[in-house]
Amino acid sequence: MTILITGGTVVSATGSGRADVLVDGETIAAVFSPGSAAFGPVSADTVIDASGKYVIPGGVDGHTHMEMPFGGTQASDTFETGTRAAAWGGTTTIVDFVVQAQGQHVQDQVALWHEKAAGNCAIDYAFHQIIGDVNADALKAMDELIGDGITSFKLFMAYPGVFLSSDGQILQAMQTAAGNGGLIMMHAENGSAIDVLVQQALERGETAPYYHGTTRPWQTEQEATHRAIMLADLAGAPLYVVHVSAKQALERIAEARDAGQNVFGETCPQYLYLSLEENLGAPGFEGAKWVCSTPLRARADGHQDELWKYIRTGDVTTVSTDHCPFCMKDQKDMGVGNFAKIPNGIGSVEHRMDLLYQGVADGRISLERWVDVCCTTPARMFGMYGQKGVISPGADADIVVYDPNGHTSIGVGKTHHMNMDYSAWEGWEIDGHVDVVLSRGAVVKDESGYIGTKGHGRFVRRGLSQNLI
Ligand code: DUC
Ligand code: ZN
Ligand code: ZN
Repeated sequence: MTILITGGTVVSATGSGRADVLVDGETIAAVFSPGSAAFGPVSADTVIDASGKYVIPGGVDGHTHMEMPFGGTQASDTFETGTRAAAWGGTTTIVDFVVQAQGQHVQDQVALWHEKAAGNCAIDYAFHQIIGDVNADALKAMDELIGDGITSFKLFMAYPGVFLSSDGQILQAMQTAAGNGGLIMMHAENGSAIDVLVQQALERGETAPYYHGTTRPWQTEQEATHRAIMLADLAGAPLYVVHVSAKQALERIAEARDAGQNVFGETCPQYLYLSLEENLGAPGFEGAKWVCSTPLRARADGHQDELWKYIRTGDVTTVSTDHCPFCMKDQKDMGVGNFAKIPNGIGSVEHRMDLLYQGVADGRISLERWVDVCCTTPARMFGMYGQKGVISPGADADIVVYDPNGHTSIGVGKTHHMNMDYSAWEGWEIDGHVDVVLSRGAVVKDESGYIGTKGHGRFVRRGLSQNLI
């Protein structure tokens, strides 16, 4: 089965130009100038007309939590519903987190995550490993997992009693990663300080969702980010700081990068667009829709604009979603009268490509930087580049035809296929549209809608990071 995508502008992380793309089976066979004499007329079983449109690598979302047990409940998207929504939005690979909480065995959890995902995904998937209990068994598992294609390990400086690691444990895990080539990912918030602030706020009667934000102030993020950078330097391990929302944390990351340290920052669409005042501070219990950690930050303090700037400078390396959806009914509403009981998370896996394209349309980032932070660098960061994140012969035929003259209205009943009873992006209008999505050569979404199949998605065994400096 061959597919020819013709007439479009192929956009990569480094440039754009008119080119046709020939897909043969699951991979890209050729990328060539239209009408090139060397090729002669090219025929294919199916022709997709991409005239006036961008042809980009499928999105790589390096941070999702499908069916994650968390906060006394479970993230509401399964691997089936979440990857289907991702396909709708032009994401063709996710990297989800296997969870080892305190008292659990890493390898048991890996087996469980494989069971959850296998046969259910619409698009390809890979795993990171959360190490919530750093002990001898877990450190040994870190070495074993490298060979199994799970090459990155998330540690937590927040959530005492559940996931938090002490500084000594963090150092040990970082030393292990320094030895085996793995990548340490860090949830950088000072959880002990936050717990004190939460308790004090509740005692003052500050129970609304807004106080989720005020009890996780930027100092708790910057301090933890700084500590993680210092420990990584000590261990000689690369460090990828996840879901950065505070501009002050990014200042530390930029400084470390300027000093030549292997430190990387990830942010998410919610931190680029949404805010403490407008969203967490919405009337009544509405703000619960946007309770996530790290929290949304004050627009008055300029975090959002600074984050866009750091995307341009390269200090924000990737934009992922931290997709961790919960419904308002029976999930978020567990925290009515006590914001600390609201399950933390926002669902965006369907909208990341569109929301970041809006940054292009608004003149905040270039077309190439859009592809870079959403597709190519996540693939490089997490050891999949060549197979994923690029339109080039031999790569998996994960391709999106994106229409810059199209339009997307986000909201329940409009564009919303995630398993959530609300949209964190209700009413957002995007000056672009995901027209066609190919996953390993199969059209999984076209103008008629989703036409993929459950179980098409395969596990991607990742190599070591290809993005270290
Ligand atoms: N933050 C969230 O908002 N949800 C899941 C875990 C996390 O760190
Ligand atoms: Zn986290
Ligand atoms: Zn997360």
